[in-house]
Amino acid sequence: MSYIMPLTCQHLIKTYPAEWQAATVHPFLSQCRTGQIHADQFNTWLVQDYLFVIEFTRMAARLLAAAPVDHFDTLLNGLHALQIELSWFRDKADERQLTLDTAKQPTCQEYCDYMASLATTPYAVQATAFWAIEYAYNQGWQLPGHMVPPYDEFADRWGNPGFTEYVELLANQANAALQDAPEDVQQQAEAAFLRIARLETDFWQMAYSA
Ligand code: HMH
Repeated sequence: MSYIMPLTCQHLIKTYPAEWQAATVHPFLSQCRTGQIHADQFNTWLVQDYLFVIEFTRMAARLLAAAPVDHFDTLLNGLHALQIELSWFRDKADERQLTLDTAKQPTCQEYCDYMASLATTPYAVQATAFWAIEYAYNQGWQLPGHMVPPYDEFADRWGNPGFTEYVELLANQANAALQDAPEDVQQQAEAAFLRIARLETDFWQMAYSA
């Protein structure tokens, strides 16, 4: 089945500007730009995000398993980038003498449980969710503008042009899947986008409140 106006990632961003703004613009990020963020806040984010990325990597593996072959290249590149990212997180935690053997905070746990729950949803829903999660960080770390050290390294990880290009490829793949998806699946993808926007907002607030 195909539809005259299938849902697209661009349409979601245009339809829900307030939700997306809350997901990507937060005092946590503007205070990384100025250097005013406190060590406790930043370190809480760092440890909790490492725990998040472990579960996000599992989501990426499930996405690959559900994907058409012509989507493999982008997703395999993404998985490789996640391997490097997890090891980078361990290095950053070592530098700051943080233990990663820490319990997930409730918001991080909720987000991880939500990603796990997407396992049984159609590929179009998983692909839209995966794009939204990556795009949230691509925008969030990029929008404030140049950050002072040591936060510039973090901004560059998700704001660099190569990552931006990767997120565009993820949007193209999600759009292709949505184009062939029945309306109830498109509705599930829209709901996933909104849930992720909310969880992203909560994740910044979790770290900021530390
Ligand atoms: C909370 N959202 C969160 N953490 C991340 N590392 C990303 C998105 C992007 O991978």
